[in-house]
Amino acid sequence: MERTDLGNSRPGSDQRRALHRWIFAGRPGAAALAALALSGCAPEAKPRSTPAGSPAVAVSASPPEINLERFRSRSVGQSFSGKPWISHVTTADLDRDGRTDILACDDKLNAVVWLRQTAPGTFAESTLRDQLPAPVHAEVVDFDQDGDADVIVACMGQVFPNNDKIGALILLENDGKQGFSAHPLLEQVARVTDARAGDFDGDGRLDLAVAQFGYNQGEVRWMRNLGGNRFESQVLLSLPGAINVCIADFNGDRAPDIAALISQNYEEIYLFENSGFGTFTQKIIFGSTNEDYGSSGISVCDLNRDGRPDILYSNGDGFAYADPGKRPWHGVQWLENRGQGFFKYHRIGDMDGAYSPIAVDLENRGVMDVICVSGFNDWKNPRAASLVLFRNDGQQRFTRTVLAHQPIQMISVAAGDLDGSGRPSLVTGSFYAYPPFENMARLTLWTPPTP
Ligand SMILES: [Ca+2]
Ligand SMILES: [Ca+2]
Ligand SMILES: [Ca+2]
Ligand SMILES: [Ca+2]
Repeated sequence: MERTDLGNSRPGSDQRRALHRWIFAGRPGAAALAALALSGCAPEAKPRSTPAGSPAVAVSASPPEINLERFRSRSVGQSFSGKPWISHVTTADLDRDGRTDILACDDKLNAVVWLRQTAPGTFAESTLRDQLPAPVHAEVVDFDQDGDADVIVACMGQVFPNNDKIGALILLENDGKQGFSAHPLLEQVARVTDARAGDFDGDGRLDLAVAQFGYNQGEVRWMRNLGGNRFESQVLLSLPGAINVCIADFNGDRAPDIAALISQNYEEIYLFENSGFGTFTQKIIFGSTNEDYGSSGISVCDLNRDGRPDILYSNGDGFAYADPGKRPWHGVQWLENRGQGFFKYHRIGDMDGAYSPIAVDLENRGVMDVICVSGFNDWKNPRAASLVLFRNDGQQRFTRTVLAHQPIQMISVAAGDLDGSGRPSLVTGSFYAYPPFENMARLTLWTPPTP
């Protein structure tokens, strides 16, 4: 696409701001040009960005509902000193003992850690693998299909801006007893932010979709699995700023497709529709006209439970200015899958610094609610929200409730049965790159109160 050439021709379009903009999974938005939605997705009009240094536009809003009793929170995992850098948390029963565990990417330790649930609500932390170069996403999947859970780790090499080929993709192969050997699948490439597994060519072997932020140069690729940890890479898109790839059969033809979020020179979501043989047709299904929209993450869920996978999407990146923080257009939205590759945009709600949108049926009522954490907010204000619930009335109308004001600066959240109650709990990870360095935590467990 010509867009590709344009994107690559304006590297680091604002170096000063770029210095303040960094880069991990769930990363920044910045100098996007007007990139309007195609293929039936109709985003709301967004304000143009506020020039750096200008006061933020005030928006009127009714006082938020607050419920600090919805979850009980406590730290889990090892104690920390200094400023924690947790870039990603996920839940999975890694050892398949029937209890859901927690995995986290710790960029101070350069490790993926495993918090094994040893008894209901009790966790023991161990290092799954260290000496990983800035891990920012851990995907649990039985990649070699031998009956145990492997982990695919996306590594940026360095979470702060860098255009060097320092990214890596590492497969941690489970020996069946939770001993993991590391196999580099990619090395010395533009910084890797996300990787997911799917069989794109239908040969029975799991392939990979990979997001690479890079900095001035990045890409989205897929890697055909040839067996024996050998792969053949094919570039799907050459643009910097890819922060997430998600896999689902979006167009309903039974072949897994790929959605990718781009957040550097553009703020766009791409759909790569799979022929079923590993050839892809791309189109843009969302684009913001606001060059500082602040795209921070996507996830897949069937939000309206019509059988078609939808896309949850947050914009809340706050690193684009010398004054990192909230912006009035930050929030959460979803792209409703209307079938055959068409999507319809819906705003869910405003939320300063929104990151890591997930859908979870919090009340076991067969309705998907939405949870988000805030990475960037007015943290000097003790009432700034750090964890927010958008409760779904069952018709995809959402009511916002603030669940917590601290810890602050959380950028990743995952849900699962983390207390043996059968009800969803949450786990969050915090990443402190900017002051204030107070109300800090590393990993926080949020469990529903005992009935
Ligand atoms: Ca387990
Ligand atoms: Ca395959
Ligand atoms: Ca498909
Ligand atoms: Ca749906």
